[in-house]
Amino acid sequence: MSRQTSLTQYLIEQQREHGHIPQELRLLIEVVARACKRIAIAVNKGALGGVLGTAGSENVQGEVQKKLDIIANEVLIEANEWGGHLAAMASEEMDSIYVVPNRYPQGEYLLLFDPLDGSSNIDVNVSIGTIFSVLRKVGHSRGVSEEDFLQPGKQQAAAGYCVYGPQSMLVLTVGDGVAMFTLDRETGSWVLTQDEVKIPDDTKEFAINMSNMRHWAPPVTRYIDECLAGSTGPRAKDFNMRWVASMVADVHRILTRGGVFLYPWDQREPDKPGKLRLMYEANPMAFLIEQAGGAAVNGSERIMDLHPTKLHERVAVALGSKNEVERIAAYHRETA
Ligand code: P6P
Repeated sequence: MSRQTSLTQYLIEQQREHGHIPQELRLLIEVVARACKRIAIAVNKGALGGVLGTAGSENVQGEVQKKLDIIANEVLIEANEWGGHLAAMASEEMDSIYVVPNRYPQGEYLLLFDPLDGSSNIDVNVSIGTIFSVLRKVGHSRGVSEEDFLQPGKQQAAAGYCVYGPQSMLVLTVGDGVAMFTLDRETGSWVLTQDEVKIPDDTKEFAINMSNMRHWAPPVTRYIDECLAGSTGPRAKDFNMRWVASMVADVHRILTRGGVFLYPWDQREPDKPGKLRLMYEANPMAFLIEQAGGAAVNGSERIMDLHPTKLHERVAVALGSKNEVERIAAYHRETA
């Protein structure tokens, strides 16, 4: 059997070679990875575990919560609150931040997560995932507030996701490239299966929910029309389309073979900049995409430069193969 590199070994070697993964951050990532393993087991049980269906409640976004949304959230909170690596956590499923209880030591990191993204796919057995982002707590007093979380994405110390699909895979960056780990269910280990992930600069594959076409702004309509025109249009090449309606699955495909993903502003909710959340969906995914050589914008601006004003604020997203994202940004700037 070929020699396998575990997540722990990868992180220790990164720490040794590059020095910028402090012990506390390494330990935090390992705790999150263990929590994702538990979520993977619960997801994999499906109906056999009594975890399908709705929980009869709504989250802060006003979305119906699935039982697995709540289970995943609880697993992440319980796994991370006692270790001493964190000061507080924020989740798509919780209105306000969760400050580490006084009975536990407080650490210097802040953890944000969407515990189960794409949960509308749970009951139809389509890939879903957990998205997480790690920030450093500014200041060293024990107090921590929502304002401590409101940092631009470029301040992230680490980011990643776990996709629960045909394989369960953990995809991670600590600011020195992107690595992919596959869950070995026999040993319970995350095994390094791809290092130095790179997204091709060009692509022939776009991902967008086409049913919203009549609601888009002109730059998005122009870009997608050109993709649809294919070899008969200005792009002079044919495109393919994918839409999983699970951001983790769409982003994983792009990290694996290139592509471009869009969830743009649309006029259905004109007062909202977009559907996806900046702090625990767009920022971590943007970090991963940029670390793999791609780009991520809200239209005309780099997502990781945006200064958040609210914990659950939304943002428009276009991310993936660099040359496609730069074309989308150019179309937005032309109409600004
Ligand atoms: P729509 C899942 O609910 C999610 O937040 C993302 O994972 C996904 O990309 C998007 O919404 C799908 O939205 O409008 O196509 O159902």
